[in-house]
Amino acid sequence: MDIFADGTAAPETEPAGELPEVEAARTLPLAELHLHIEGTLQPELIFELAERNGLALPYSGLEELRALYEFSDLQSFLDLYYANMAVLQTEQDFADMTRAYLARAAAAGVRHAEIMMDPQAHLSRGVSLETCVNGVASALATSVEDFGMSTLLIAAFLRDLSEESALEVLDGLLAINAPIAAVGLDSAEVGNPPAKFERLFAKAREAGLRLTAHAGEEGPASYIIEALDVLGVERIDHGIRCMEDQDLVERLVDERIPLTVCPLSNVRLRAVDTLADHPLPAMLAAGLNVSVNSDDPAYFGGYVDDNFAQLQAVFELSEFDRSRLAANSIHSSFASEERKAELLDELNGG
Ligand code: ES4
Ligand code: ZN
Repeated sequence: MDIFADGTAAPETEPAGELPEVEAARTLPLAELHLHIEGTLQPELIFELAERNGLALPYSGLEELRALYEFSDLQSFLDLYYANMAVLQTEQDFADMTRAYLARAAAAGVRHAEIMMDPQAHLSRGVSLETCVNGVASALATSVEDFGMSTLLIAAFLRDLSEESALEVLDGLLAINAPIAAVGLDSAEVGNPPAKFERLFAKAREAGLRLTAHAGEEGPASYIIEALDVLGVERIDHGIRCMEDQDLVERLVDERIPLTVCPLSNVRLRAVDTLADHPLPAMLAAGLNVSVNSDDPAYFGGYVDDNFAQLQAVFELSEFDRSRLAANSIHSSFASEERKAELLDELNGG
Protein backbone atom coordinates (compact mmCIF):
# COMPACT_ATOMS: atom_id res chain seq x y z
CA MET A 1 0.00 0.00 0.00
CA ASP A 2 1.24 3.49 -0.80
CA ILE A 3 1.46 5.82 2.15
CA PHE A 4 1.75 9.46 1.17
CA ALA A 5 4.03 11.87 3.02
CA ASP A 6 1.20 13.29 5.09
CA GLY A 7 0.40 9.81 6.43
CA THR A 8 -2.68 9.23 4.29
CA ALA A 9 -2.86 6.16 2.11
CA ALA A 10 -3.88 5.45 -1.43
CA PRO A 11 -7.29 3.75 -1.53
CA GLU A 12 -7.20 -0.01 -1.86
CA THR A 13 -9.63 -2.24 -3.68
CA GLU A 14 -10.03 -5.91 -3.01
CA PRO A 15 -10.48 -8.09 -6.10
CA ALA A 16 -14.10 -9.28 -6.24
CA GLY A 17 -14.73 -12.90 -5.32
CA GLU A 18 -11.35 -13.52 -3.73
CA LEU A 19 -10.99 -14.60 -0.14
CA PRO A 20 -9.09 -12.15 2.03
CA GLU A 21 -5.48 -13.16 2.44
CA VAL A 22 -4.64 -14.94 5.65
CA GLU A 23 -0.95 -14.51 6.09
CA ALA A 24 1.38 -13.33 8.78
CA ALA A 25 1.60 -9.55 8.90
CA ARG A 26 4.69 -8.40 7.02
CA THR A 27 7.46 -7.02 9.20
CA LEU A 28 7.21 -3.31 8.53
CA PRO A 29 10.32 -1.17 8.37
CA LEU A 30 10.01 1.31 11.18
CA ALA A 31 11.75 3.62 13.60
CA GLU A 32 11.90 2.94 17.32
CA LEU A 33 11.78 6.28 19.12
CA HIS A 34 11.16 5.35 22.74
CA LEU A 35 13.65 2.87 24.09
CA HIS A 36 15.70 2.94 27.29
CA ILE A 37 18.88 1.00 26.65
CA GLU A 38 19.10 0.01 30.32
CA GLY A 39 15.60 -1.46 29.92
CA THR A 40 16.94 -3.96 27.38
CA LEU A 41 19.02 -5.82 29.98
CA GLN A 42 17.65 -9.34 29.75
CA PRO A 43 17.74 -11.48 32.92
CA GLU A 44 20.27 -13.83 31.28
CA LEU A 45 22.60 -10.93 30.49
CA ILE A 46 22.20 -9.58 34.04
CA PHE A 47 23.54 -12.89 35.39
CA GLU A 48 26.27 -13.09 32.76
CA LEU A 49 27.54 -9.57 33.50
CA ALA A 50 27.33 -10.13 37.27
CA GLU A 51 29.55 -13.18 36.89
CA ARG A 52 31.98 -11.41 34.57
CA ASN A 53 32.30 -8.55 37.07
CA GLY A 54 32.46 -10.74 40.16
CA LEU A 55 29.27 -9.31 41.63
CA ALA A 56 26.83 -11.17 43.86
CA LEU A 57 23.19 -10.63 42.87
CA PRO A 58 20.42 -10.59 45.48
CA TYR A 59 18.57 -13.30 43.47
CA SER A 60 19.38 -17.01 43.46
CA GLY A 61 18.64 -17.41 39.79
CA LEU A 62 16.65 -16.40 36.70
CA GLU A 63 13.39 -17.67 38.12
CA GLU A 64 13.63 -15.61 41.28
CA LEU A 65 14.55 -12.52 39.24
CA ARG A 66 11.73 -13.05 36.73
CA ALA A 67 9.26 -13.42 39.59
CA LEU A 68 9.96 -9.78 40.46
CA TYR A 69 8.66 -8.56 37.08
CA GLU A 70 5.12 -8.05 38.36
CA PHE A 71 4.87 -4.28 38.71
CA SER A 72 2.14 -2.26 40.36
CA ASP A 73 3.16 1.15 39.03
CA LEU A 74 6.06 3.10 37.52
CA GLN A 75 8.00 3.38 40.81
CA SER A 76 7.90 -0.37 41.53
CA PHE A 77 9.42 -0.96 38.09
CA LEU A 78 12.02 1.80 38.47
CA ASP A 79 13.27 0.28 41.75
CA LEU A 80 14.17 -2.99 39.98
CA TYR A 81 15.40 -1.22 36.82
CA TYR A 82 17.91 0.89 38.80
CA ALA A 83 18.96 -2.05 41.01
CA ASN A 84 19.77 -4.26 37.99
CA MET A 85 22.04 -1.59 36.49
CA ALA A 86 24.62 -2.55 39.14
CA VAL A 87 25.94 -5.18 36.70
CA LEU A 88 26.91 -2.48 34.16
CA GLN A 89 30.49 -1.66 35.11
CA THR A 90 32.73 -1.45 32.05
CA GLU A 91 32.54 0.05 28.57
CA GLN A 92 32.33 -3.52 27.28
CA ASP A 93 29.23 -4.18 29.42
CA PHE A 94 27.44 -1.16 27.93
CA ALA A 95 28.54 -2.14 24.41
CA ASP A 96 27.39 -5.76 24.82
CA MET A 97 23.98 -4.69 26.15
CA THR A 98 23.57 -2.27 23.25
CA ARG A 99 24.62 -4.80 20.62
CA ALA A 100 22.15 -7.34 22.00
CA TYR A 101 19.37 -4.78 21.64
CA LEU A 102 20.40 -3.86 18.08
CA ALA A 103 20.38 -7.51 17.00
CA ARG A 104 16.93 -8.12 18.47
CA ALA A 105 15.50 -4.83 17.16
CA ALA A 106 16.79 -5.54 13.64
CA ALA A 107 14.83 -8.82 13.71
CA ALA A 108 11.75 -6.82 14.74
CA GLY A 109 11.97 -4.64 11.62
CA VAL A 110 13.54 -1.62 13.31
CA ARG A 111 15.53 0.28 10.66
CA HIS A 112 16.27 3.37 12.72
CA ALA A 113 16.53 3.52 16.53
CA GLU A 114 16.73 6.50 18.86
CA ILE A 115 18.19 5.17 22.04
CA MET A 116 17.84 6.80 25.45
CA MET A 117 20.34 6.27 28.21
CA ASP A 118 20.28 7.48 31.83
CA PRO A 119 23.81 8.81 32.60
CA GLN A 120 22.85 9.93 36.12
CA ALA A 121 21.86 6.38 37.05
CA HIS A 122 25.44 5.32 36.31
CA LEU A 123 27.27 8.35 37.74
CA SER A 124 25.52 7.80 41.08
CA ARG A 125 27.02 4.27 41.15
CA GLY A 126 30.54 5.54 40.47
CA VAL A 127 30.54 4.67 36.75
CA SER A 128 31.98 7.57 34.73
CA LEU A 129 30.27 9.44 31.95
CA GLU A 130 32.97 8.26 29.54
CA THR A 131 32.42 4.61 30.44
CA CYS A 132 28.66 4.59 29.93
CA VAL A 133 28.54 6.96 26.95
CA ASN A 134 31.50 5.46 25.09
CA GLY A 135 30.26 1.92 25.70
CA VAL A 136 26.81 2.55 24.21
CA ALA A 137 28.18 4.85 21.49
CA SER A 138 30.78 2.30 20.34
CA ALA A 139 28.02 -0.20 19.54
CA LEU A 140 25.90 2.47 17.84
CA ALA A 141 28.85 3.59 15.72
CA THR A 142 28.74 0.35 13.72
CA SER A 143 24.94 -0.21 13.76
CA VAL A 144 24.61 0.49 10.04
CA GLU A 145 27.26 -2.01 8.95
CA ASP A 146 26.39 -4.59 11.64
CA PHE A 147 22.59 -4.44 11.51
CA GLY A 148 21.57 -2.13 8.64
CA MET A 149 20.11 0.18 11.27
CA SER A 150 20.72 3.91 11.66
CA THR A 151 20.83 5.00 15.29
CA LEU A 152 21.21 8.04 17.44
CA LEU A 153 21.69 8.60 21.14
CA ILE A 154 19.44 10.54 23.54
CA ALA A 155 20.71 11.54 26.98
CA ALA A 156 17.75 11.28 29.35
CA PHE A 157 17.67 13.12 32.67
CA LEU A 158 16.11 11.78 35.84
CA ARG A 159 13.28 14.10 36.82
CA ASP A 160 13.25 12.95 40.45
CA LEU A 161 16.75 14.44 40.83
CA SER A 162 17.45 18.18 40.91
CA GLU A 163 17.79 20.42 37.89
CA GLU A 164 21.28 21.33 39.18
CA SER A 165 22.34 17.71 38.86
CA ALA A 166 20.95 17.55 35.33
CA LEU A 167 22.70 20.79 34.33
CA GLU A 168 25.99 19.48 35.66
CA VAL A 169 25.65 16.25 33.68
CA LEU A 170 24.66 18.09 30.50
CA ASP A 171 27.80 20.24 30.92
CA GLY A 172 29.82 17.05 31.33
CA LEU A 173 28.33 15.52 28.19
CA LEU A 174 29.07 18.67 26.17
CA ALA A 175 32.60 18.84 27.62
CA ILE A 176 33.45 15.32 26.43
CA ASN A 177 31.74 15.93 23.09
CA ALA A 178 29.38 13.04 23.72
CA PRO A 179 27.73 11.95 20.46
CA ILE A 180 24.21 12.80 21.60
CA ALA A 181 21.52 14.09 19.25
CA ALA A 182 18.86 14.92 21.81
CA VAL A 183 17.91 15.14 25.45
CA GLY A 184 14.96 13.49 27.17
CA LEU A 185 13.32 13.50 30.60
CA ASP A 186 12.33 10.29 32.39
CA SER A 187 11.93 8.47 35.73
CA ALA A 188 9.25 9.19 38.38
CA GLU A 189 6.80 11.59 36.75
CA VAL A 190 4.18 12.54 39.33
CA GLY A 191 5.38 15.43 41.50
CA ASN A 192 8.24 16.20 39.08
CA PRO A 193 6.59 18.42 36.45
CA PRO A 194 8.40 19.43 33.26
CA ALA A 195 8.77 23.08 34.39
CA LYS A 196 11.33 21.93 36.96
CA PHE A 197 13.73 21.51 34.00
CA GLU A 198 13.14 24.74 32.09
CA ARG A 199 16.79 25.86 32.25
CA LEU A 200 18.07 22.40 31.29
CA PHE A 201 16.00 22.28 28.13
CA ALA A 202 16.88 25.90 27.24
CA LYS A 203 20.54 25.02 27.53
CA ALA A 204 20.14 21.84 25.47
CA ARG A 205 18.34 23.77 22.75
CA GLU A 206 21.14 26.36 22.68
CA ALA A 207 23.61 23.50 22.27
CA GLY A 208 21.73 22.42 19.13
CA LEU A 209 20.18 19.31 20.64
CA ARG A 210 16.71 17.99 19.79
CA LEU A 211 14.20 17.81 22.67
CA THR A 212 11.80 15.17 23.93
CA ALA A 213 10.26 14.41 27.35
CA HIS A 214 8.14 11.76 29.03
CA ALA A 215 4.78 13.31 29.88
CA GLY A 216 1.27 12.02 30.43
CA GLU A 217 2.32 8.46 31.30
CA GLU A 218 1.35 8.52 34.99
CA GLY A 219 1.26 12.30 35.17
CA PRO A 220 -1.71 14.44 34.10
CA ALA A 221 -2.44 15.92 30.67
CA SER A 222 -1.27 19.30 32.01
CA TYR A 223 2.30 17.92 32.10
CA ILE A 224 2.09 17.42 28.33
CA ILE A 225 1.08 21.06 27.87
CA GLU A 226 3.91 22.15 30.17
CA ALA A 227 6.48 20.05 28.28
CA LEU A 228 5.40 21.71 25.02
CA ASP A 229 5.05 25.29 26.31
CA VAL A 230 7.77 25.52 28.98
CA LEU A 231 10.37 23.07 27.71
CA GLY A 232 9.61 23.49 24.01
CA VAL A 233 9.89 19.76 23.28
CA GLU A 234 9.26 18.52 19.76
CA ARG A 235 8.03 15.11 20.83
CA ILE A 236 6.21 13.60 23.81
CA ASP A 237 7.13 10.18 25.18
CA HIS A 238 3.96 8.25 26.13
CA GLY A 239 1.41 11.09 26.19
CA ILE A 240 -1.54 8.70 26.53
CA ARG A 241 -3.25 10.86 29.16
CA CYS A 242 -3.78 13.58 26.53
CA MET A 243 -7.02 11.70 25.89
CA GLU A 244 -8.41 13.28 29.09
CA ASP A 245 -8.23 16.78 27.54
CA GLN A 246 -10.09 17.25 24.25
CA ASP A 247 -8.58 20.71 23.62
CA LEU A 248 -5.11 19.24 24.03
CA VAL A 249 -5.93 16.40 21.62
CA GLU A 250 -6.99 18.97 19.03
CA ARG A 251 -3.78 20.92 19.53
CA LEU A 252 -1.61 17.79 19.25
CA VAL A 253 -3.41 16.83 16.04
CA ASP A 254 -3.12 20.35 14.56
CA GLU A 255 0.57 20.61 15.38
CA ARG A 256 1.29 16.97 14.44
CA ILE A 257 3.15 16.49 17.74
CA PRO A 258 4.58 12.96 17.85
CA LEU A 259 3.53 10.74 20.76
CA THR A 260 5.78 7.72 21.27
CA VAL A 261 3.32 5.24 22.73
CA CYS A 262 4.41 2.01 24.46
CA PRO A 263 1.38 -0.29 24.82
CA LEU A 264 2.93 -3.26 26.66
CA SER A 265 4.69 -0.87 29.04
CA ASN A 266 1.38 0.80 29.85
CA VAL A 267 -0.19 -2.58 30.64
CA ARG A 268 2.69 -3.80 32.80
CA LEU A 269 2.94 -0.52 34.74
CA ARG A 270 -0.85 -0.46 35.18
CA ALA A 271 -1.46 2.80 33.31
CA VAL A 272 -4.24 0.74 31.68
CA ASP A 273 -5.91 -2.41 33.04
CA THR A 274 -5.51 -4.57 29.96
CA LEU A 275 -4.32 -4.10 26.39
CA ALA A 276 -7.97 -4.10 25.30
CA ASP A 277 -8.40 -0.91 27.37
CA HIS A 278 -5.46 0.83 25.71
CA PRO A 279 -6.31 4.18 24.07
CA LEU A 280 -4.15 3.53 20.96
CA PRO A 281 -7.11 2.85 18.62
CA ALA A 282 -8.88 5.97 19.91
CA MET A 283 -5.67 7.95 19.46
CA LEU A 284 -5.37 6.77 15.86
CA ALA A 285 -9.03 7.56 15.25
CA ALA A 286 -8.52 11.06 16.67
CA GLY A 287 -5.79 11.64 14.08
CA LEU A 288 -2.95 11.85 16.59
CA ASN A 289 0.61 11.28 15.39
CA VAL A 290 1.26 8.09 17.37
CA SER A 291 3.95 5.45 16.98
CA VAL A 292 4.42 2.09 18.73
CA ASN A 293 7.56 1.56 20.79
CA SER A 294 8.91 -0.88 23.35
CA ASP A 295 10.18 1.39 26.21
CA ASP A 296 11.94 -1.24 28.40
CA PRO A 297 11.43 -4.43 26.40
CA ALA A 298 13.29 -6.77 28.76
CA TYR A 299 10.90 -5.79 31.55
CA PHE A 300 7.57 -5.32 29.80
CA GLY A 301 7.13 -8.52 27.84
CA GLY A 302 8.41 -7.64 24.45
CA TYR A 303 10.15 -5.76 21.68
CA VAL A 304 8.43 -3.61 19.12
CA ASP A 305 7.31 -6.61 17.03
CA ASP A 306 5.75 -8.14 20.15
CA ASN A 307 3.93 -4.86 20.80
CA PHE A 308 2.55 -4.95 17.23
CA ALA A 309 1.63 -8.64 17.46
CA GLN A 310 -0.29 -8.20 20.70
CA LEU A 311 -2.04 -5.06 19.43
CA GLN A 312 -2.94 -7.00 16.33
CA ALA A 313 -4.37 -9.87 18.39
CA VAL A 314 -6.56 -7.56 20.49
CA PHE A 315 -7.58 -4.85 18.04
CA GLU A 316 -7.23 -6.43 14.60
CA LEU A 317 -5.40 -3.36 13.32
CA SER A 318 -5.84 -2.94 9.58
CA GLU A 319 -2.85 -2.90 7.26
CA PHE A 320 -3.64 0.77 6.84
CA ASP A 321 -3.29 1.36 10.61
CA ARG A 322 -0.07 -0.65 10.84
CA SER A 323 1.45 1.20 7.91
CA ARG A 324 0.33 4.52 9.35
CA LEU A 325 2.00 3.67 12.68
CA ALA A 326 5.22 2.79 10.85
CA ALA A 327 5.05 5.95 8.70
CA ASN A 328 4.42 8.07 11.80
CA SER A 329 7.49 6.59 13.49
CA ILE A 330 9.66 7.52 10.52
CA HIS A 331 8.23 11.05 10.13
CA SER A 332 8.59 11.64 13.90
CA SER A 333 12.23 10.59 14.12
CA PHE A 334 15.20 12.92 14.49
CA ALA A 335 16.85 11.26 11.47
CA SER A 336 17.98 13.37 8.50
CA GLU A 337 15.38 14.16 5.85
CA GLU A 338 17.39 11.97 3.48
CA ARG A 339 17.26 8.95 5.81
CA LYS A 340 13.55 9.48 6.43
CA ALA A 341 12.90 9.53 2.68
CA GLU A 342 14.87 6.29 2.30
CA LEU A 343 12.83 4.58 5.03
CA LEU A 344 9.51 5.86 3.69
CA ASP A 345 10.46 4.47 0.26
CA GLU A 346 11.21 1.16 1.88
CA LEU A 347 7.88 1.19 3.72
CA ASN A 348 6.06 1.93 0.48
CA GLY A 349 7.69 -1.10 -1.13
CA GLY A 350 10.22 0.91 -3.14
C1 ES4 B 1 10.80 4.46 32.08
CL1 ES4 B 1 8.43 3.41 31.39
C2 ES4 B 1 9.44 4.66 31.99
N1 ES4 B 1 8.88 5.80 32.42
C3 ES4 B 1 9.67 6.74 32.93
N2 ES4 B 1 10.99 6.61 33.05
C4 ES4 B 1 11.55 5.48 32.62
N3 ES4 B 1 12.83 5.08 32.62
C5 ES4 B 1 12.88 3.86 32.11
N4 ES4 B 1 11.65 3.46 31.77
ZN1 ZN C 1 10.11 5.51 28.70
